[in-house]
Amino acid sequence: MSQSTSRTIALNQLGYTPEAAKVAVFRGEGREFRVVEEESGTVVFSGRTDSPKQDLPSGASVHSGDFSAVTAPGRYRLESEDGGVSAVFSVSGKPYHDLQQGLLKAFYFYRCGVELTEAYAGPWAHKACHTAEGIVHGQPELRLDSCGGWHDAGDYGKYSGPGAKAVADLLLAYELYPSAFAAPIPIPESGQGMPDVLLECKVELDWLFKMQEASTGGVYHKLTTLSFPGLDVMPEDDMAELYFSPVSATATGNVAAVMALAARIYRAFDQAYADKCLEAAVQAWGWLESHPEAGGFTNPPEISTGEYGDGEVRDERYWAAAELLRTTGEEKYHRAFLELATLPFPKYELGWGDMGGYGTIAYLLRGEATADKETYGTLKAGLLTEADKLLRQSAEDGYGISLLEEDYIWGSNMVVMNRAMLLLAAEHFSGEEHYAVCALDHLHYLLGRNVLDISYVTGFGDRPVMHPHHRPSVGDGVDLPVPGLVAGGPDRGLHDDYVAQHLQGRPAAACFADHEDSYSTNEVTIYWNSPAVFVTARFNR
Ligand code: G3I
Ligand code: 9MR
Ligand code: ZN
Repeated sequence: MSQSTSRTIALNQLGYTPEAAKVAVFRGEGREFRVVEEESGTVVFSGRTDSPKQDLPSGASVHSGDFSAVTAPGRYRLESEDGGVSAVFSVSGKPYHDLQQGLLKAFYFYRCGVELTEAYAGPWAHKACHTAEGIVHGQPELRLDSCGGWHDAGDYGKYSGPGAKAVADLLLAYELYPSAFAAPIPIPESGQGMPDVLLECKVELDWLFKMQEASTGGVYHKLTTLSFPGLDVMPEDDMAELYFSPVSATATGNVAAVMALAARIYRAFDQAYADKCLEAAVQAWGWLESHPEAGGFTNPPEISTGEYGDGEVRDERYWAAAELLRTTGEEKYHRAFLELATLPFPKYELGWGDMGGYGTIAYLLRGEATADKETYGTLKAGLLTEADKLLRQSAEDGYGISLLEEDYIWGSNMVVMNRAMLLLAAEHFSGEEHYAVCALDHLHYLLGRNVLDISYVTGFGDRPVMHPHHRPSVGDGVDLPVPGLVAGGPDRGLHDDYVAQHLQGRPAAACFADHEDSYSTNEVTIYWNSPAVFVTARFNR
């Protein structure tokens, strides 16, 4: 090994199971590489990388080295002949167990309205926040209980639609991979009659009930202050008035869907709670039916917090119809679903605004026996076609993921994890494991096999994000950021001043700054964590 080493070898910094395919991505010239046992310095494997290829999104010439032959549990690093080194990683039976626990624990850290005690939050404890009533926009005399739920992100807003996506990912993860949720996280409610993941989701569901307008069933779009507080303001010091933004069709559709989904999942543990969820879903559906023309949400002029505007409102209805059908079996939801299914909106996307994929997955999970055969067949084939496209794109990518240059947008790590989720849905419906192999490649990217050799999850991996745009992490005086948070990731649009000043001309996958000012690349959100929980759970079954 030469004296001057540089970290030009990227891999999953957490490691691999003994039987997993293990492929590192190399930059630089060295073709010969070896795997060294960390403690003893023993070379346990020598190999040669494949031929270099120019990778468009990362702007780098990359080659990959396969070391799947290393199967003995231990801690290792890779070295290449030109002085390149990798992170130290492990080969072990459960390399992603702690990661899943941490990604789930993050939701506890996002909790609003309650004190985070030292027993559960360690140095990141803080007092209860946002306990005041909120003012209903347009009705200054009306104040309602707004307490609870999870903060959305690095800001303290609480947004109904994104909250519904986050809960849906967690509930679906539990539904498909229940054995991955056996261990307590732990959280204060651990042991209270259901798995921790369901106890944690109740925090958000309980808040979502409060977001539903009692008289109409419509759901307020969000609950925020008029503008964002300063970046170092702790949640309990954010004392500005809270406002319920107007009801929106997207929030109402998403909450109808997630409440119907919750009714199904919680039924086995708590009948009364399941009934309450279903009632909320039915009320929300009623609002959708009586507002067929409702369009996308835009911020009232005096409110400048996150807009989550989304002009395509049919996919939320489609998802709601699918979940209500699956939970109740009622024909009217089937009719609504089949009608919506004929309309041209994306049916395989899982974003905070594109909910079509959730509707499709719900309809397919209900099973073929009770489905409209033609619609079922079309949706299943469509989902597999989409997954096959992701497989092809991943095979061509230097780092083995499905993102094209133009996919490195604000929150690209959500795109990475959502696509892995879709691949796992394809595995579920086809029984073909190669979709899961590709999904795992997406997880490897998130944990360090990327051109920046960074783990995008705080507190995990040997080079994790350290300075997220996350107000508690900035304001709490603790050196380390709150752990378990997924950062947004590279955004080639350079959408904030910090990256616009520092990253001009960078390739798409390198448009990321681990700086607290970069909200467009280094913020964190609940709905970037949630698909990562889903994906990780698949590999912790
Ligand atoms: O969909 C288009 C795509 O077609 C186009 O090629 C691409 C080019 O940039 O843009 C894509 O749209 C982007 C959209 O996210 C995709 O979801 C927009 O440019 C981008 O500005 C937009 O960013 C959103 C951001 O708010 C600004 O509105 C993020 O998705 C969204 O996650 C983020 O959410 C914020 C909340 O408002 C406030 N709380 C924090 C949270 C995270 O930063
Ligand atoms: O902190 C805000 C972050 O949560 C949002 O995602 C982002 C985009 O809406 O805005 C951030 O707030 C910034 C504001 O938009 C502009 N001035 C600087 C703020 C960050 O301190
Ligand atoms: Zn709060």
